[in-house]
Amino acid sequence: MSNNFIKARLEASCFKPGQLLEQDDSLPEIAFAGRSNVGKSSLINALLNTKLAHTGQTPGKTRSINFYRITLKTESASEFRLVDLPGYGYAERSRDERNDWKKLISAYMKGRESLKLVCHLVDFCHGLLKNDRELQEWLRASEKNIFVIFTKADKISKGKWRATRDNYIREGLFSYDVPIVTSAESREGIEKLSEFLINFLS
Ligand SMILES: Nc1nc2c(ncn2[C@@H]2O[C@H](COP(=O)(O)OP(=O)(O)OP(=O)(O)O)[C@@H](O)[C@H]2O)c(=O)[nH]1
Ligand SMILES: [Mg+2]
Repeated sequence: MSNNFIKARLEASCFKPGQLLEQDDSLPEIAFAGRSNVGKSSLINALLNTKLAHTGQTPGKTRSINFYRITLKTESASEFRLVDLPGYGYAERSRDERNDWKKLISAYMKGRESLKLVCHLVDFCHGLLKNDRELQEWLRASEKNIFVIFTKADKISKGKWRATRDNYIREGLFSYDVPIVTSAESREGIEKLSEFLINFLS
């Protein structure tokens, strides 16, 4: 577990809008969104130092919205929910499945005051692709705070991190703060990310 989190448990896996957890004023939510296979579930595992989230090499691993209840070390915001969203842009899915995905995500986001931040995970090797830009537009239209987190940074040599990140920023992206560069594999950036999330919550 990151030094800042003391407890984590899977609260619910929701496959249908009717199964979604009610929002709770005392439980701020931070969601992880991004393309299929970008590393959402792996990053959650790295942050929580668990294997609670299922990960996989084939895109489309997470089909449900998974709610994790996290207890913080700090006094100010004692608990929050980390929400793992199913990935988008998995081309091999049938149209029906893609529509189900949209319905589920829309049902979750709609009127979700407790959703304080959507972390948009972007593969550090690719930057923002077309469907990432579509997601950004969609989130902006729904007036959600967006924060970009780059994933899989271990695939790029560290000497190139800053230039790569700055290049992606120059190409244009929406992010609440300067994007953080992470690797679930090498654990680089994980502590920094957990500190960012704690600061955001307080
Ligand atoms: N090299 C490297 N591989 C990673 C990293 N994070 C995830 N992966 C790999 O990327 C693949 C997808 O990871 P997941 O965490 O399942 O991705 P996801 O975004 O949750 O995917 P969906 O649930 O399909 O939306 C797996 O094979 C992981 O091992 C990383 O930091 N570095
Ligand atoms: Mg996943």
